[in-house]
Amino acid sequence: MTSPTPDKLTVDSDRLWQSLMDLAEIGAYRDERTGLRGVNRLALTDADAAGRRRVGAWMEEARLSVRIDQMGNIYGRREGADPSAAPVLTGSHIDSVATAGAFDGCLGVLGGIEVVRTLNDRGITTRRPIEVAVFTEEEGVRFGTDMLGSAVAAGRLTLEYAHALTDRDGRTLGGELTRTGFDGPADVRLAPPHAYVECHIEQGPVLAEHNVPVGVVTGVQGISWQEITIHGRAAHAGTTPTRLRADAALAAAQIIVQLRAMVDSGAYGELRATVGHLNVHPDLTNIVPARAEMTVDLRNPDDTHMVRAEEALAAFLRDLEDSQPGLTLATRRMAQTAHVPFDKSVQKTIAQAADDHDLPYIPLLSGAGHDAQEIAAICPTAMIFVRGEHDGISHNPREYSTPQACAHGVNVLATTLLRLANED
Ligand code: HGY
Ligand code: MN
Ligand code: MN
Repeated sequence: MTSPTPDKLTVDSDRLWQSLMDLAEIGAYRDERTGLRGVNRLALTDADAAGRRRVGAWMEEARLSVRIDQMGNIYGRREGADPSAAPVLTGSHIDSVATAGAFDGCLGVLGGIEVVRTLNDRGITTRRPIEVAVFTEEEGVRFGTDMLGSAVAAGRLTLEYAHALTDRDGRTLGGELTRTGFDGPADVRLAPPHAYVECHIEQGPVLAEHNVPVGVVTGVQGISWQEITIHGRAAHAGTTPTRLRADAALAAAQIIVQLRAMVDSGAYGELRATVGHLNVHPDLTNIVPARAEMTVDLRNPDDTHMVRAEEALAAFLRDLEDSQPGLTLATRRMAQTAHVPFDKSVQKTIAQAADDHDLPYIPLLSGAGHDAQEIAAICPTAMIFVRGEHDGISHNPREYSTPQACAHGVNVLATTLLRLANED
């Protein structure tokens, strides 16, 4: 008599934590200023490739059949009783920003593998297959477009566009896939899964402020990335009168101040604006900068406010050109995604799982972008947030969540995946 399939799953939290700490050793560095250990695994660097090989080995140990697609996305598949049924997909990314912690993305990938390990330990067969995904270049900080692998898998961006993207040294993503051996044969377009659930550290202070361990994510706010190149005129810092200058650095500073004024005005809703990348040329003390390059990252939960903010910025750039004769500005679109609402029914399944694990939760919108916002275009999708410490700092070596908090989130993930994988 086969034992009835349980309806709730609890994972091995020590094994999950060990995987997180082991993966964090790959691409680890010591932050000189703070002495903290951070992680630097930019997409398709040798460190990322080493991390991918380690995760691939863990997938195989968990008896997943592993395939790699033309974008280097990795999928580990656990068969179900009905192999023809659309799989339940989970996962995230293991590429990181250059100053990362151990959790961003990795918790979703290693949490998915831990769920599989637990199903194996318990001898549970689900009706539907379960797949664990590792998406390529989620961060977008090397090749300039975020959620890249998942956006191509879901059909929003083309493989040709993605392969042709270059990093600051001119290396193409396609070339780096080949160099690292992750230019896989599997077709990049993902057949629509039954559902997708991603577990991710919150990367913000909201769960801690509400003193709850779990977040049921209702969607992701809009994202707009653009690069602005400002051309002025190099000139001697001592001999050139101000009236004769076309100062690219001054223009860059005016843009930064204007962005903050737009945010503070409240006229664009809950707009957030960040100039994360800025450099000037020739970058020497006694030369008026001839050129400035900067990136502008805008976030807004409301698409109408986002469009108005982008239009206001464009108008400001036009006026700025007129303000200093000899100044010209060029912009390049890097990424743009609208607010993405998540599926209500998957959110309900997550909430029910949290209840069944006696875990308080709140619904919240994601401030950060995630692969889930791309996969939401092809199947019912939602996310589970895990509480972070230190005000939820992320994209920083201080990013931290506790073994208990990670176990809470992955237990909710496990029970959610189990129930979805047994749905008709
Ligand atoms: O930028 C983001 O929101 C995400 O971390 N890629
Ligand atoms: Mn992430
Ligand atoms: Mn991130």
